[in-house]
Amino acid sequence: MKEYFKVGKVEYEGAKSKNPLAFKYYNKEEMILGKPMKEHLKFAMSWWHTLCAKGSDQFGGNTMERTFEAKDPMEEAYQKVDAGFEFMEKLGIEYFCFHDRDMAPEMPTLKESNEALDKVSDYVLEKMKQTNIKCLWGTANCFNHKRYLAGAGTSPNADAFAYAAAQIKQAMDTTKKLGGKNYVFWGGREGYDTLLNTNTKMELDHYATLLTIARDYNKKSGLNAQLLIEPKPKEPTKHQYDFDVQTVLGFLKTYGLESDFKMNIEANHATLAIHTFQHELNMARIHGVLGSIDANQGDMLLGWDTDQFPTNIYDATLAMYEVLKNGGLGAGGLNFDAKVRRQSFTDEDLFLAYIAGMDTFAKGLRIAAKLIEDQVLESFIRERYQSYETGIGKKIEAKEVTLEELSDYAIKHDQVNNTSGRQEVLEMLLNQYIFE
Ligand code: XUL
Ligand code: CO
Repeated sequence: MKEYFKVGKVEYEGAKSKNPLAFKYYNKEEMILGKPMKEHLKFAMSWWHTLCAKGSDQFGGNTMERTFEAKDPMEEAYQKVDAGFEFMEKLGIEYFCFHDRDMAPEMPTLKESNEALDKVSDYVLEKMKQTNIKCLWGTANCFNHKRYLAGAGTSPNADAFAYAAAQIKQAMDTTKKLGGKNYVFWGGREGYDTLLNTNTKMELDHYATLLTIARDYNKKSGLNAQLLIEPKPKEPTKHQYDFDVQTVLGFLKTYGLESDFKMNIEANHATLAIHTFQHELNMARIHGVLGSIDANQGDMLLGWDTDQFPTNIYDATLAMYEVLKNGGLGAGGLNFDAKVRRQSFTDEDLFLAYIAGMDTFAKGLRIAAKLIEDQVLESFIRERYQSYETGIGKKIEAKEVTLEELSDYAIKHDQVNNTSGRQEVLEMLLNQYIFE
């Protein structure tokens, strides 16, 4: 079998190692809070960014040097399978995520595209059987092709809607074949640019219809995956309907879909919505819909989805804090929806980027576990809300109050004494845990 990457197996060498091609913090079998690290951190390779991204941007063409390219798109698809499995095995990554169109090419007809995906995914399945590698989630790319220029489920063109449904059916069948435990819906072009040409009510109703029939097919087909919606506020359209966790929750409740979907939270999408990554994770967690994570980060000085590898230790720590408070991600994991920079065009850069991301989350997990063990934030927060444990607070908490009663109470107790929120000392403590 041809070897596509010069880099060898990446090992854990510990925090003192100066070897860039070694893990400093990710020690997969090490136990953290009673579970091996690799179970807390079910890392996944994104098929699209890792095997398909070629480095082009609005101003220039491809830059990536890849040994698995070929003239024939089907030959390239098979080579990508080999290269992808070699890459995951060398990094010790046990999961992958894919779109239909990054696993196999789009062909002249839909029937041929379906056949191409059947063939390549058969080969993926063979490789899965020879290794320990599993499918975390599948999805359909209903946004690249020009037929989707005005959206898929929200397109004004019913034929585009039907085509999207066909792609989703095929992608769900493929996910089932590969044993995927989750299926993702990112809203692609489900949004609009101007109200001068848009019937938003029809579009939202149609989008809900698409999700409803996909939900039904998930059961009917026996896929039974955890269905996930991935919120994103803008890009490619100006107003994406799945803006953020709270918006998606409102949408799901409007259409009676709230018990069928959880969410896949992406860091860069959170910051595009002017939220922190932790905010989105927290909103998903407290509503019981935190399903999986797209691990990446944006550049705060650039206003678009840069999909960089996550290296910010504060964000990773607070993300893992939310994951631990959630009791883990269940069937979900951490998919590196991240791409190397255009100037990082060598094969080695791909490895280095994944190592940086995996180590950042591993370190974040270690710190978050310690924070929780020591109940640092919990005990402070508990004390901060103490007024709801007795007296009038206890009645409010139990929803056993009326406006009249509270008015009588407040007239008698109109000197409200607050306590300090202590943000600075908590930030100092967090720093201490990170620096330790
Ligand atoms: C786009 C994005 C997608 C989804 C899957 O911003 O994040 O790659 O994760 O379609
Ligand atoms: Co994503």
